[in-house]
Amino acid sequence: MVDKKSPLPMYYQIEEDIKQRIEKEEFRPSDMIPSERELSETFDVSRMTVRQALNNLVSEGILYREKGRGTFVAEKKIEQPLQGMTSFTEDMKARGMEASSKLLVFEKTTAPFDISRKLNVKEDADVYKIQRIRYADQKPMAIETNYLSVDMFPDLDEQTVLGSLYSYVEKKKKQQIAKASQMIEATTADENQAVLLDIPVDAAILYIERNSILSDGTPFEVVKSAYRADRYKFISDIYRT
Ligand code: 16G
Repeated sequence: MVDKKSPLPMYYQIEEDIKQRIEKEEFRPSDMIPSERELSETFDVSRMTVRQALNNLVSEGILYREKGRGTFVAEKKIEQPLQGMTSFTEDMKARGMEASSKLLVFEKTTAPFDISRKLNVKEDADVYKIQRIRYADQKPMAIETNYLSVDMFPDLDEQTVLGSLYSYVEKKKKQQIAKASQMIEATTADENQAVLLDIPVDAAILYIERNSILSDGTPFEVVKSAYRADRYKFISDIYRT
């Protein structure tokens, strides 16, 4: 119910009410929420007020609209801290979700120029190109394309990369992963990415490039990935020094 005497704007109270109902799982992901007309009757406010509340929830990514169908509850976004260098498998485990992968490409190829420079290998050196769709609880989250030096990891195989690459590097190869430089950029899904990630063509994507380094300073992977922007948000604490 909205409190018309409250100093809080009515649209804000409606937003909070809908958020709470999602939190309590009265409304679950992909449920259709009541229409503007129904909500305006329930809350006893104008449709304009309801529309303002819904618009705000849509721009926050909490709800989404489908033309001619209605307004639906979105899947909750994964909050990924920007500090800390974790693997996909670890990230999902920490959230109580199950990580899995589908292997699209596993090949040895001559390093593309930019990759050879970033991996610090000769221009004609062999690298693995590994492309995986990464799933959380069976739902596609990202397409990751990793490049690693064949010389450095001669025994790497398909079975291993269906599991965790970082666990292979650390546990099997006994190498210490130290740091990475990372870049995040906004793009949109092309037809291929849309199919693989189960999102509409032109949906928002977070394109991430990571260059990862071992503790002895050797670069060991270059990763180019496309993350679903409707399922991921990146968070960090920042300090004014
Ligand atoms: C993360 C990393 C990726 C790394 C992968 C290893 C990004 C944004 N994230 O997804 O670089 O290769 O973890 O995960 O690039 P794994 O150990 O589960 O294979």
